[in-house]
Amino acid sequence: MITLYDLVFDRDVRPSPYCWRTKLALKHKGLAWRDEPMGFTEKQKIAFAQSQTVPVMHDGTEVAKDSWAIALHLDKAYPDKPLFPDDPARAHARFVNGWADAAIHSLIFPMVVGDMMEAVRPQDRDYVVESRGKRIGTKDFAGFQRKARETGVTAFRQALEPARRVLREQPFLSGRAPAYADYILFGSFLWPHTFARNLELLDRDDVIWSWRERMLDLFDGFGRKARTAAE
Ligand SMILES: N[C@@H](CCC(=O)N[C@@H](CS)C(=O)NCC(=O)O)C(=O)O
Repeated sequence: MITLYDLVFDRDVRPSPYCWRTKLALKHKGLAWRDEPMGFTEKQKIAFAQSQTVPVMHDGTEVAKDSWAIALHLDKAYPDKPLFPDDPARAHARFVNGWADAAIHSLIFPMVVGDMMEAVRPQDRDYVVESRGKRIGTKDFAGFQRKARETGVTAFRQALEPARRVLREQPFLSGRAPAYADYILFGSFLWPHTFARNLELLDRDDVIWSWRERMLDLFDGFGRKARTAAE
């Protein structure tokens, strides 16, 4: 039995882009799992894995932490329906992983940090205020977010240009069918989707919009059914 420790916000919203990568990887393989929600201040739940972050996975007797390591574990333990069909596919996804973490998330975070404060569980708020306040150098999260959105959406769309060029040529980042590289970037979109208010990151005529629609439809609309703070 697979247990996945998944970050939880108030009202059972699941925002973590890294946990989405893992959940989409499990769906890709058709594997069932048990879901264990973890609030920011419930790190004791993942202490067994010596981890401070989620996702963490307990798979039988094996423990895997970090979304990338979990993806590698899944392909090794369940080689059917590979996330990385060959070495070049893995190298490509590894690049997308680093690109999303370093370039994409750092552009999304300032535009959602204010809404995040409203969406976290009340018992986690002090921790998030302290840790994220330190990261952005202020506790005026709403003001910081407002300012970030003035130029942030344009900068974000520009940063997506490498993906746009690929998606003009083929339906998915991974080729004709979606695989892990797609789950990485899609996870980045599901993060604001679950709790950010009044934020549209894409233009309707952007090929990335159409790709995101295809991704939302996958696995019987698994992403589309993600619970949002607005519900
Ligand atoms: N490199 C890690 C990053 C995981 C990560 O940063 N997870 C966040 C949730 S989105 C977390 O657990 N943060 C805990 C905290 O901020 O205390 C991965 O790919 O799994």
